[in-house]
Amino acid sequence: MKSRLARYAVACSIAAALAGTQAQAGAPPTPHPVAAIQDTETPAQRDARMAWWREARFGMFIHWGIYAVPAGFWQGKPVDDAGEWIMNAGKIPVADYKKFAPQFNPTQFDAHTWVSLAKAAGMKYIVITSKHHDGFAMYPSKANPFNIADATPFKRDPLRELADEARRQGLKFGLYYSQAQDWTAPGGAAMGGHWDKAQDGDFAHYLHTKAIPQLKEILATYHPDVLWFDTPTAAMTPQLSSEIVSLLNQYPQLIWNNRLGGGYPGDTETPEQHIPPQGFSGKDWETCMTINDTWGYKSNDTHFKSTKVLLQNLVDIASKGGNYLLNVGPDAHGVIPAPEAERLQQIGHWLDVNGESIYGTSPTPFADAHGSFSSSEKDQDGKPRWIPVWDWRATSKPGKVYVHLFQWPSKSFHVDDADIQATGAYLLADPHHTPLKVTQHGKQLDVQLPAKPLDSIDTVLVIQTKS
Ligand code: FHN
Repeated sequence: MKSRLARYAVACSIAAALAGTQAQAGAPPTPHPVAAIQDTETPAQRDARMAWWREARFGMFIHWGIYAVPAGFWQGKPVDDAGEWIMNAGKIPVADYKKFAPQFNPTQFDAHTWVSLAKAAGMKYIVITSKHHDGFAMYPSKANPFNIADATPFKRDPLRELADEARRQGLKFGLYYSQAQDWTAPGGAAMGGHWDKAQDGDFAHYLHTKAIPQLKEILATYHPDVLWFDTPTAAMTPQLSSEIVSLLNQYPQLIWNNRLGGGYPGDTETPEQHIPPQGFSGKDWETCMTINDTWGYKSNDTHFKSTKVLLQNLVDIASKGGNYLLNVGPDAHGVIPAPEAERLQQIGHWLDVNGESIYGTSPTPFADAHGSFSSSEKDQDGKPRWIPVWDWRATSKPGKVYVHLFQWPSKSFHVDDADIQATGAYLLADPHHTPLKVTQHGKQLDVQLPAKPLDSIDTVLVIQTKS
């Protein structure tokens, strides 16, 4: 099972690389050759910089590149890994992989359609791949000719079009950049090692002649609100990473994640494909996740999560104080697959009514665990796997607790350890906000409910509280 192994390798290497970036309790912090903005700003400055991101809660990740051309198939056979990993998993020689570029002509790409979909889904920001591990730049790069303007018949700049359209529609715009792995540039890192002599070279030379110049380009050209690094690998030493940090420091409002490397924690924790049982208390965090089983488009991956699962994930994450960066993988024509778009639209319909219970909320005020650790199954870090129970979750704002009821209780919503003082209750989707009967004895709280839920996935019960 190549795909499992590949993903396991990725998870392990990320965990190893991140281990150095997340200050261990009691351990001295990693000395940084260059201090990052994060090290020097006051808590108030940080709060101001992170404010829009914390309010947002829901973003669109887009993995789009020339890997959409093979779409999961190499030499007529399916390659059992994520679509954007096809070059590595299929051990495709550099010269052969580069031949996908002249076949990439996504004439149906329409920034307005994509951004409108993100907006209709209730997403507040977009993060798109400017260069993934294959080394192909999705914008006209002067620093390296393996890019959309020089190597494809598609003479447009999708990042420019998306950045402009996102801002026109009021969304923030972020860029993903694979700084360490680059499978087509000599010296670029490759998880599992190089498989083609054309990949061999000096990593620092690659970083100085391609990655850093391209990072300069994308920062200066698109002024992204977020820079999303990935798979740092051990090659990203503190010294090399600090050269990138010096650049990032020139953009004091920029938000960047914890995957740069070199001991830099960045701004956000980035659990991938899972929701941490307790979130990351006191930290900004964002779960990134695929809708099916691939980030980049694969024509044979139809394993789409249901709207119910995706929506419950969004709520679960919000109840723990995190953001949900949900991925779409557009095809080689420039179209976001219909099953992905449908699910996003359905989530958006729910958010149209219930968005107040997600955006800008704080975590649950209740102590309920909503799950347990498995005694037999392990997670990607080898720790007991968290098995969630999908009964209900809660989010909060001053004066209100939002109880998300995934399973409709027969008569009333009841908790034994409510550290709140309830003053009233109603259902958020009820246009009249008809008052519901609330009974509270100490920490025991009971809210009487109507016989049927108002939403088949998540009916939100609002409990008004003394702030
Ligand atoms: O290897 C990549 C993968 O292709 C994808 O980009 C994800 C998104 O978080 N990040 C890496 C694996 O951690």
